[in-house]
Amino acid sequence: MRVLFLGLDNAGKTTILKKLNNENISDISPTLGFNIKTLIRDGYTLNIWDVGGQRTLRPYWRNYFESTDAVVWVVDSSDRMRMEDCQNELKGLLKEERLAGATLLIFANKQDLEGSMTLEEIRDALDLKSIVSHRWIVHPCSAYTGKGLDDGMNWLVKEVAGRLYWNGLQSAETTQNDNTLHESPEVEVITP
Ligand SMILES: Nc1nc2c(ncn2[C@@H]2O[C@H](COP(=O)(O)OP(=O)(O)O)[C@@H](O)[C@H]2O)c(=O)[nH]1
Ligand SMILES: [Mg+2]
Repeated sequence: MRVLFLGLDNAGKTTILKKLNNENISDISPTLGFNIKTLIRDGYTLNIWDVGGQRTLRPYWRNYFESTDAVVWVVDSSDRMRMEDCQNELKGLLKEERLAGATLLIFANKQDLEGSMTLEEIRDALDLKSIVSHRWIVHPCSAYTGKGLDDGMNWLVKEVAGRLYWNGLQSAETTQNDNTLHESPEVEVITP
């Protein structure tokens, strides 16, 4: 599975990935290019691209879109000042044609910080309810404590695995019997 970690700079993308990989999270510097990490979850290999989110680096995000199965959008829940910026970047991202089939996990990170926005506040501030183009979920978490990370990632892997499974079935059947499958109602249901 090819997974893209995106979000504004300082959201905690790199810290989350290190935590998921049981690495030391005490010494992390801003990501200027990108990191690649491979995680194994539920028997699937996740190739994760962690791309720098500074304003000057955002135009380069598009270089990573091809063949992406899932986007993990990481939000700094304590950064109230930049929620609008965050919403605009996310909405722009979801318009990208090459990400049309990708599953979206939004991590409301830094929940350990006092005064951080709640799940409901994040949902409103980012206008998540308006997202109908993608399968999505918003999940509270803390990269520091690790709380919520596994739940979010498990949902993501299940979602993507389900889609890959049905697509695999579809292409296998297509090779056997090309004409009938396109009319099949199952195919209608799984096409996003
Ligand atoms: N309190 C708190 N700080 C966090 C958390 N996750 C990341 N940070 C801090 O936020 C800053 C940015 O983290 P980083 O992983 O570099 O963000 P990135 O730019 O999205 O990759 C660092 O100082 C981290 O230590 C979290 O869950 N809680
Ligand atoms: Mg980083």
